[in-house]
Amino acid sequence: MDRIIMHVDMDAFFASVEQLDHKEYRGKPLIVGGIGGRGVVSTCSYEARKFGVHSAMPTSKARKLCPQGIFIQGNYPRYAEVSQQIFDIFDHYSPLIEPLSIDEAFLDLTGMGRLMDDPLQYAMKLKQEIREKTGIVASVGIAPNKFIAKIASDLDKPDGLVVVAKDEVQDFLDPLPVRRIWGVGAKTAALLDSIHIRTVLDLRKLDYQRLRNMIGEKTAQHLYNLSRGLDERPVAPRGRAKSIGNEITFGEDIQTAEEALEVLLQLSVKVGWRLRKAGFKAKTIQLKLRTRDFTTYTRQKQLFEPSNFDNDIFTAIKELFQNLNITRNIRLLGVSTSGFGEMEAVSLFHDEKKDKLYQAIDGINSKFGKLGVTRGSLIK
Ligand code: TTP
Ligand code: MG
Repeated sequence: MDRIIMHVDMDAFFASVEQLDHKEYRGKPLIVGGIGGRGVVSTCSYEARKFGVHSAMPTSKARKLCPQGIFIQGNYPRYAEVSQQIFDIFDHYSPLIEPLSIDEAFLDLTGMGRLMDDPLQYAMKLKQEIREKTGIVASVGIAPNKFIAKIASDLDKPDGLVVVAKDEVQDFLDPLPVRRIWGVGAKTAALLDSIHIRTVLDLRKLDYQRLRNMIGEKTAQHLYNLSRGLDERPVAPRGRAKSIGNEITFGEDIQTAEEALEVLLQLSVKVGWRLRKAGFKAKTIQLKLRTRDFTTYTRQKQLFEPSNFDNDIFTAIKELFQNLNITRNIRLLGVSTSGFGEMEAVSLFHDEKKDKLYQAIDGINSKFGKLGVTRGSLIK
């Protein structure tokens, strides 16, 4: 199956957060980083980039290039907080996310069915949600693999959105300088330049034996593949998620148990889908409920057997909800799961029939948009 990979990267991340928090920095050349004698620039606003300032440059040099700039130390905990908000949004767009740094990630959108009929629309929605919820502008690249997606997100910054279809990959790559290829540093680029290889097209036309003699088998193989847009690396979630969950804050408080259960079912189905996509089964199911006066209740329950089935999750949630016995003035509801075991660990109670059923349901959901199939009868 052809893959659909999205790379998302915030524009001038630290500087954008500062401009968000301090009106007086907006529209100005702002440089964030070490402001002492030997300090280096972490990043700078696009207004400062016009002066030639960039990341990793000594701050003393930046001061010379841009004397009118505003130089600040930065506030890392604040950037981490905004980063967390952004990654929380990513969670709603793909079950398979690989964080690359504080402000960028790959999202695998493969197999998301009708949602992916229009990847451009999907990316616009994500960009808009990030902007609305955090005030930060993101650039996005969508392509058949990680290599192309990462180049694409960078190509039209700031506020970029570049989609590269499979049959456009070669035309997209050919005119780019070889330095754009991941793994081509200054040394390799200089070597290639010495035999007049400057663009990806030049590189692609170069005889493979000659390339190999120049830079060795391993690098040659790497460049051969990437110059043809071939990159099979999977989107690999870093570490293991500690919990998977979703919550909703209501515009208007919920006032009945029926309404609350309806929402909890939707949340259970969504969380079940995410667990199955991620290949996890959860042992612990947690209900979160917040009332109008901001009192937050959490209640959890251990399942007899780890599960990723919607109805196991919902049955536990329903029990927790009924025991908590709050049915009025509900401001927020959340379902989350943790205590993950391996999917492969086939237990004594492993229910193969149910696995098949959910595979079928997930297949249908993929085809008709996420969560097209829910089982209302579960509520009763
Ligand atoms: P980048 O995404 O590389 O840079 P950016 O977001 O500032 O600008 P853009 O993506 O629009 O080109 O890095 C993300 C953050 O990481 C950046 O805001 C600051 C930090 N950073 C450093 O502290 N030092 C560095 O050398 C780099 C490259 C980034
Ligand atoms: Mg960035």
